[in-house]
Amino acid sequence: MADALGVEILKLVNENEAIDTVKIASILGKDHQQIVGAVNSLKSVGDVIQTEQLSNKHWELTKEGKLFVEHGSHEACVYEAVPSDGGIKQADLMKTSPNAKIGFSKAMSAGWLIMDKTAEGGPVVKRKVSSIEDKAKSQVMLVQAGQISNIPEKECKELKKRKLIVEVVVKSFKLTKGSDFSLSVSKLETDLTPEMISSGSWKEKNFKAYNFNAMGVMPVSGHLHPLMKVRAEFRQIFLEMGFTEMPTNNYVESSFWNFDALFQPQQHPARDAHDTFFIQDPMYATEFPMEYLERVKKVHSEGGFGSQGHKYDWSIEEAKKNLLRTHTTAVSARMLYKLAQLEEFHPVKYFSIDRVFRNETLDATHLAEFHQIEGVVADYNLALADLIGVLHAFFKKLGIEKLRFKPAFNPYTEPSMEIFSYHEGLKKWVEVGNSGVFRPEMLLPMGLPEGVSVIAWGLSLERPTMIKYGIDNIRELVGHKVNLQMVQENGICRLDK
Ligand code: FB9
Repeated sequence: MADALGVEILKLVNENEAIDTVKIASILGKDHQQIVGAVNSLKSVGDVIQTEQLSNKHWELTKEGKLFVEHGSHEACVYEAVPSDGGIKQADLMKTSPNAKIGFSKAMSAGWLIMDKTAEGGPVVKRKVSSIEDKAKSQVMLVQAGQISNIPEKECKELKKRKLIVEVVVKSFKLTKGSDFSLSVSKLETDLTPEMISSGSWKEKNFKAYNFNAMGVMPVSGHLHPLMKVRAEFRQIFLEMGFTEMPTNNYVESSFWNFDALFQPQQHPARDAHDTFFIQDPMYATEFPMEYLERVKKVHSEGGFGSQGHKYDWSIEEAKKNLLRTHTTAVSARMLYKLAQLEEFHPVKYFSIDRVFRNETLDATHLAEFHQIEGVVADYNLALADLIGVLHAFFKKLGIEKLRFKPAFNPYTEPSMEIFSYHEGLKKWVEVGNSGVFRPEMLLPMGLPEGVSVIAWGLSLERPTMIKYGIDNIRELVGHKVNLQMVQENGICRLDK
C-alpha cells in the first residue's frame, strides 16, 4: 500500500485534471521536497501517475527584505530616529541602528533630512519634511504577497540591487493520472519469497520490473596493505630473474642459524640483548645437525679452511638461545646448508622477503621490526663483479640505473659493499642496500664444494614503500595508528621495470 501521504496525493490527482507538486505542498501543508519524495515512491510502483517536470521562477524576500517588512526600511528607521522638534548630532544618529549609515544616505537622497554643518560640536541632522512614505517597505510587502508585477521594472531592479529580493527557481512536477491510476496502490514486490511460492500468494502480487542495467552492490572486501603491494612487485622482479622464494615462515630462530652459521662471533655486539630480542620460552633450541655444529664450533674457536677463526671458547649454550631472527640471512644459511647436503651441487638463485626484528632505537623511519628483502646466488667462481652485475640488473628493474658501491663490513661477507643510488628528487646519493660475498668460514663448514661462492644482497621493504607512497613517518605505514582509509585508498604499486 502507498503510505498516507501517497494516498493524499493520489486523491488530489484524482480530483484535478492536473496538479503541481508545489500546489499539493501548499494544500497539505507539507515541505515540497517531502511531496517530491512521495511522488517518486508512487512512480516506483508502476504507471500510477504521470509526471512532467516544471521549472517555475518566483521572487522571495531575503533576510534583509524580511527586516524591512518587520521594522521598515533603513532610511525610514533613521528618519524616525531624528526628533520631530529639533535635531540630533550626526555621530549620535549613526549609533541608533546597525544600518544607520546606509539609512542616513538613503534618507538624505530622498530629501527627508537636512544637515546643519555649522552647529557647534559637529554636524546636526534635522527633519526636512514632517512625514514620509516608506516605499521600500511597501514594495517588499508587495513581493512577499506575490504581486511583484505591480512594481515598476526600474524599482524592481533597485530592490534586487539592494539585495532585498532574490529570484528562486523551483523545480516541480505536474501530476496527471497514469494508465494504472488507482486511489489505492500496493507497493511493488521486489523479492519472490519461498512463502509466496508455497502459499501461491505471488499470484495476487505486483512485482517490480527487473532492472538489468542496475549496477551490482560493491562487495565489502579487504584491501592490500601498501607493504604487501610493494612486496608483490619485488617478488615479481625476483621471479622474472629466475629466483626461487625461500621458506621464511619462522620468526623464531636459534642463535646458531642466525649468527653462528654465519661465522658471527658469540661476543659480537649484535648478539647482545640490546640489539636482539631473545625468547624467554622456549629459551633454547634443541635440534641441530650435530656434525655441522661441530664444524661451526671448530671454525669459530680454532679456525680452519684457511682461516685462523675467531679464537675464542665457543659455547653451545650461547648457540642454543632462541631469538626473533634479526635478518633473513638466517634462512639463507639454512637453505645453503640444505643445498650442501645434496649428492651433487647445482647453482641456485634464492630470494626472501619477510619480517625481521631488531631491538634498536626507534625513530621516524625505524621500528623494532622491518621486512628484509634478500637475494642469494650460489655457483662456482662467482666474484664481486658478478655481484655488481646482478645488483645492476635487480635495481634496473626498480628504475634505478645510477648505482655506486662503497666498501663496508659484515661479519659474514667479505668483501662487503653498501649500495647507493642517486635520488633525482633529493639530488643526492642515498643508501639503498647492503651486499657481499659470503665468507668461506660460513660456506665450507656447511659442506659446499671448494670453488662454490655465494653472493648476496639485502634491502628493506619499508624504505621503498615509504618513498613510493610518499609516507614520511613509518608509523603512518605500520602499527596501530595506521589510517585504514589510506590502506583502502592507496593506488596499485608499479615499480619501474
Ligand atoms: O633498504 C634500504 N634503503 C632503501 C632501499 C630502497 C629504496 O628505494 C628504492 C626505490 C627502490 C630506498 C632506500 N636500506 C637498507 C638502506 C637504509 O635505508 C638503511 O638506513 C636501513 N637499512 C635496514 C637495516 O637497518 C638496520 C635497510 C635495511 C637493510 C640493511 C641491510 C640489509 C638488509 C636490509 C642487508 C643485507 C645483506 C648483506 C649481505 C648479504 C646478505 C644480506
